[in-house]
Amino acid sequence: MVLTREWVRHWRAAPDAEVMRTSTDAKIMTGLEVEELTGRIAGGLHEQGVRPGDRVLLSCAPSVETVLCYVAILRLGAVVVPANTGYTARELSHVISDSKPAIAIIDSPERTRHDVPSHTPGALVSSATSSAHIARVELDSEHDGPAMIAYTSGTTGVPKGALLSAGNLLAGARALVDAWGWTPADVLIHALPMFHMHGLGAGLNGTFTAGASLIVVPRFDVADLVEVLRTNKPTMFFGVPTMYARFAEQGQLSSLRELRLVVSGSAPLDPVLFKAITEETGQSPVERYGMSETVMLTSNPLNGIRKAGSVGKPLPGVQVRLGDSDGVEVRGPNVFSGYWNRPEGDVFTPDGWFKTGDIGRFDEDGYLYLVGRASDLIITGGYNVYPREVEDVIRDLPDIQDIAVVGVPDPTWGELVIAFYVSSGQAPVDEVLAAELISDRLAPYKHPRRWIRMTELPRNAMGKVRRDLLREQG
Ligand code: MCA
Repeated sequence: MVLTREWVRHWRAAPDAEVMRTSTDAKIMTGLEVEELTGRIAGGLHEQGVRPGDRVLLSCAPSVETVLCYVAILRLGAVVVPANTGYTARELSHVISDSKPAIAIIDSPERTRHDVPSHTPGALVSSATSSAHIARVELDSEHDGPAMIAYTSGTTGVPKGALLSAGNLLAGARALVDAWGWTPADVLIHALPMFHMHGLGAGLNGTFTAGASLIVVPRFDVADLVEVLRTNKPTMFFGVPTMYARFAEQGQLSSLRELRLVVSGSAPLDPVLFKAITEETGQSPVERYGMSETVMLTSNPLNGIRKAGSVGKPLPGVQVRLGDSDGVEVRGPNVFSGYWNRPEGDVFTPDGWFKTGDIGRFDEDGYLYLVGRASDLIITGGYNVYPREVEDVIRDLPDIQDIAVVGVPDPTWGELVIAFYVSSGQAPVDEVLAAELISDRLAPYKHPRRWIRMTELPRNAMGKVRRDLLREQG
């Protein structure tokens, strides 16, 4: 597909250049090796019956093998369906029955209850490495077809899949390459999950589109990263605000000093943390704005003023305007065409702009500020949590009569998930037991961190819960 054509062009132009390494340096791969191995893995997938347009579930911890499988799926023209590795079997089941993957690449195959052939990335890579023949399949076709279905929870509480084409992903990556002056000499420390747009659409796609390289970090840990920063020569780091908060808590922000670019996204960056990063690293972090449906949309500038609290200006090729009630609306080659298996609904305006659901304002210099959300979305640790989905599960617990889940500000997590409940029981909710009861239905990051009992939930005249009042009490 158009996306991987571009990547392979870079790998062929510099076959000996490093494309990725593990943070422990255990594995280093050149352009030639990545091209050869991903071609073989794609051949292996084809032998298993995967065809262009088929979906392939990918739910794996970050590793070189995960990256190779991701690239192989795309080179074959199949559609990557990333899924959070923290999902319970129930949450995964929804993604599988909705997207109907031909095959699943998953760290723990026992997590799929479905009749989908499942393989670990390690097994796929080693059988591709040892296979004597290379399957003759068409790779990197010029076709601009569907490339990714990114599941994102909706206000209905049921995750829906944003369908992005190879062209959408390529436009999203090129915009970042342009805006951030990303060159083949850049080395990204990649410590993000490889199942969200931040780690995939910005981290991997950006690196390969720039012909650059990355260091694959299996799990975010400040001490490990400090070591990686010391022993390697990375130039860029992308993090969610919680990661910067962790660096700050451990007095390690200054270890990011040698980087040429420090980017924050997926959740609002507290201006106090912005200031600490600026002071400790000698450069202001670049705050930017993106969504699963759009890859990236706006960014603070590489050269020019980076304003705390602002997500910057539209990226090259992206148009941003404020619609009804200052709702942020966007248009561009990076913007998805709709949700998988679902009619468009009302997410597009009649003239074709995507309504992001965020509320914004522009300042006099054209910088965008996100000042609120049309929905009750909570962002915790950079993960999106939709209250409705959590409430639906908690409502089924014994004695729960009424429930509202809200996000309250927290210096480390951005927001914490808090449950306000009304119960018919004598004793308050046993938090340990409740966490256990919901643990087979909700991934851990969606779990309430505090439970607050109320005699009744505050409601407006229409009967709608006053979440604003609850947030103040949290
Ligand atoms: C975990 N803990 C929490 C939370 N999560 N406490 C409160 N709120 C939470 N959300 C607790 C655990 O119970 C545990 O407690 C302790 O914190 C450590 O948990 P652990 O799971 O080990 O945390 P971690 O692995 O260190 O995770 C922190 C993290 C992670 C690295 C910041 O959340 C992360 O990778 N976030 C990135 C998400 C992301 O990629 N978002 C992008 C999506 P105890 O120690 O007591 O057991 S959005 C996107 O893609 C758009 C397009 C965009 O614009 O980017």
